[in-house]
Amino acid sequence: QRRFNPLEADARWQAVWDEKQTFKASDSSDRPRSYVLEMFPYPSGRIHIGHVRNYSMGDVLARFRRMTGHEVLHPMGWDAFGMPAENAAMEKNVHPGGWTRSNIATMRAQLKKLGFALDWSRELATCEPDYYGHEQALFLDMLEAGLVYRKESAVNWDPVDMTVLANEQVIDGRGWRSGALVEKRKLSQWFLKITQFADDLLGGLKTLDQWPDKVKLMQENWIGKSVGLQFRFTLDTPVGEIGELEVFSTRPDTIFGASFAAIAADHPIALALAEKDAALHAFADECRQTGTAAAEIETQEKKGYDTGLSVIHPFTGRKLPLFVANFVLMDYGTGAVMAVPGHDQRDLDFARKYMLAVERVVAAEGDEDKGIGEEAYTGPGKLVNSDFLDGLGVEEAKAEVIRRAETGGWGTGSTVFRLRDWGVSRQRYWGTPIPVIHCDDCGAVGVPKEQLPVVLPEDVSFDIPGNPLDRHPTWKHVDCPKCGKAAQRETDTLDTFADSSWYFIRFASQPKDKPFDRETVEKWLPVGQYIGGVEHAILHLLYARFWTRALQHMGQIGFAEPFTGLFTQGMVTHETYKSPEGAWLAPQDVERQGDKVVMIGTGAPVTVGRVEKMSKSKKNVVDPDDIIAQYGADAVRWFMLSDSPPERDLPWTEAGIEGSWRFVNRLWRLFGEADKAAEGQDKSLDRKLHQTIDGVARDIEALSFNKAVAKIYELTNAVEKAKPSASRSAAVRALALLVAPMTPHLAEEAWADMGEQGLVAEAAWPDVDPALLVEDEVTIACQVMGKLRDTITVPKGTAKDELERLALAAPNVVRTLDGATPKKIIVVPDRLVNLVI
Ligand code: ANZ
Ligand code: ZN
Repeated sequence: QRRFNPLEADARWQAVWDEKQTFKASDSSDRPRSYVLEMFPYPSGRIHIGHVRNYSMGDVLARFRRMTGHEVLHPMGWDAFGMPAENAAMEKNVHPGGWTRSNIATMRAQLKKLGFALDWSRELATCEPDYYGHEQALFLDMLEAGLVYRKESAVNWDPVDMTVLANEQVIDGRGWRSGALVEKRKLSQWFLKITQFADDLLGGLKTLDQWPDKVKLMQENWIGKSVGLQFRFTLDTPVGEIGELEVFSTRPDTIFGASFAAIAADHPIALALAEKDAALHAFADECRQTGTAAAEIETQEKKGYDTGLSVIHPFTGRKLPLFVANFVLMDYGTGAVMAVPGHDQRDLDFARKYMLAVERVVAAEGDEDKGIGEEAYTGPGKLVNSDFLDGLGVEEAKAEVIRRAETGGWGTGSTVFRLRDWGVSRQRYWGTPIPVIHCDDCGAVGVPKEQLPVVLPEDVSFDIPGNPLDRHPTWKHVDCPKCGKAAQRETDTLDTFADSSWYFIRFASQPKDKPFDRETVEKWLPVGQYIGGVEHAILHLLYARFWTRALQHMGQIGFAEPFTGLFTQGMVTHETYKSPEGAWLAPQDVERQGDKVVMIGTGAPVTVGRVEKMSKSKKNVVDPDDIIAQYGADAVRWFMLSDSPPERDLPWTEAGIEGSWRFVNRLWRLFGEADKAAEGQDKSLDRKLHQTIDGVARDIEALSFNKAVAKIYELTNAVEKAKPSASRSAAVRALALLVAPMTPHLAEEAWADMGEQGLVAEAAWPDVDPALLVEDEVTIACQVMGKLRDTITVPKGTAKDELERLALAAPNVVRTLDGATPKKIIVVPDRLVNLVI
């Protein structure tokens, strides 16, 4: 029996593709262009199964597009800066560069073994000067364009990793990597002005109709646009120079329900008061300890400190007590709020705790006289207990209060964004050096472009925590480019999200002397299809959208959105196993015995746990290398694409991969049966084939790979069952083309074996005969007394009396009638025949 030998065939075809540069993308081609991109990996050491799934999907689309006449750009590179390399340096005493480059070599070899149709000539690694030097040039452009600034600011300080973290790297008050409690520190930091594009980043989401809604919603929430009123309360007693308190509210309509005001612990008024009030000082310190993530603010216990001061209500003239409260953030709005307990849950929790007034000012019909319980009312309704606003709807009332505040000169309608500028300074070695020189006389001076790249020094040590660039004996000592005086290099490096914010542009065009060539970039970009993990739904995608806009703003490119199509794939999961002692066990340490699972060797019973994302900590991982060695690349790729819809999780199972392996061999046997001399037509197989060609093409374009796979299974079944004919041989040949995007090595092997010329990778997708797509046969239900007894297949539009005759002759109808003559025969053309006896 014919058996496919993947280990031999995989390597052979990979060498052919390499040698012929089959997947090299041409900038000058006049075919329609297609840019297919998967999120580039961090070179952590080895490829994991999530990469395999991600890249298998992109590869199917890339190969399919090539077969349909596109010039395809499908590149690969390495997001190579970042902390794990420094951690490795500290733990294993290796250089971050050496560690990273050897990981890249390993992972490149692993990817090559999977036979991805990648243009390796464009490979890049962000840790090399020929990449980050150009990033430095772009940074300088942004500096010149006013999109970069330096600011003393409170930062999240990770005391374990000894670095500043972006807000989004702080999860529940802890560093995202170290898990250490984050502290606040003041440092001079570089910022990129992403807020300048806040409204535009929000508006742009509306144009992204090929993005998942959930990702757009996450971005929308992250940008967080709020429209409302900013206004000033007068303080009953000034605090030093400060006589007024500015607040921001999205619900100015509820102003008559305000029963107190609250400020953040870092608000200037709080800071001034704390100087003379030790108890307040202590309270403010306590507030600074806790995180500032929205979810945390919602759930943490509300705490406040009564300042003893009051603010004057602008309409009623009444005094409202002023608190310092832990639920008010300093860096949102004005860092101060008017609190309306009836209609804001945080305010209500606080008011109940400190026994402050709670009044309803908005009511749904019939609820006008109802009090407020433990739940703030945030729904629609009419204003009550609100003087001149009574009877107005919420929106009308908002407008009226804003109008009066503006005429009265004590407030203005305003818009506030949750989005903050992007702090990019990191006190780390393994990142892009920020190309700036600090001079006592000239301040922060950009490194002249002809001196780029500012290259990282190689001779650094990691034996003590902190930034090795800072303590390097010579690296930072340079002369000021402006005045020539002795000066110092900036020793901070860029957040690695900067590196991934433009790599897709550099893939398209890689001149030596500049970051990119505009004309070439615009041939390829925007990226038509971007594929990656949903964990990047906010930060990476937002920063890349910002960076692209910044380039557009500076006149360097002509488009704003980098990725027109986005797809976020699900994870690969696996059962988890635990020993009797409760230790996690790896899949290769356990085996099934009947319906039990036991430890290999000892036979001890194993507890089978939940199916979860593969992770090292739970040991439920399978190593791509092992399974490729066992089954070959194609079976692995095929499994990655079958079974689950690509956006859902895919449970890895032994049975699943074995099923894929069996299918690869079934195809291989079938490919041996493409007998060119076979004669005769099989109309129904022709139809099945053309419907499959059409359907698989649509499914691949829609990234519904599992559906494409299912259709190929069906066609394979049909071909296997069909009698030899010219149609069957044609179907076998076409099948090799249909599976080429998914199982390319098998397809090449079959193609050559069938005596076809050239590579499958370069062959055209088979044509569809539209005439064969329409069903011209129908199945008629044959019923006796309304019960289905048999079916007949007839040409569409068969006449009534012919249907009658055929139904009466159907074997199961004859048996049921048992000689009886029907009293009545009801015929619905193309549908059914019902015999009444
Ligand atoms: C009065 C009010 C009444 C409010 C009401 C809400 C409901 P979003 O929609 O998220 O933008 N706020 C303003 N600045 C704040 C800060 N620095 N820290 C904490 N809370 C702050 O939220 C805007 C609302 O959050 C504002 O509207 C303000 O409370 C509060 F029934 O003002 B509101
Ligand atoms: Zn100078």
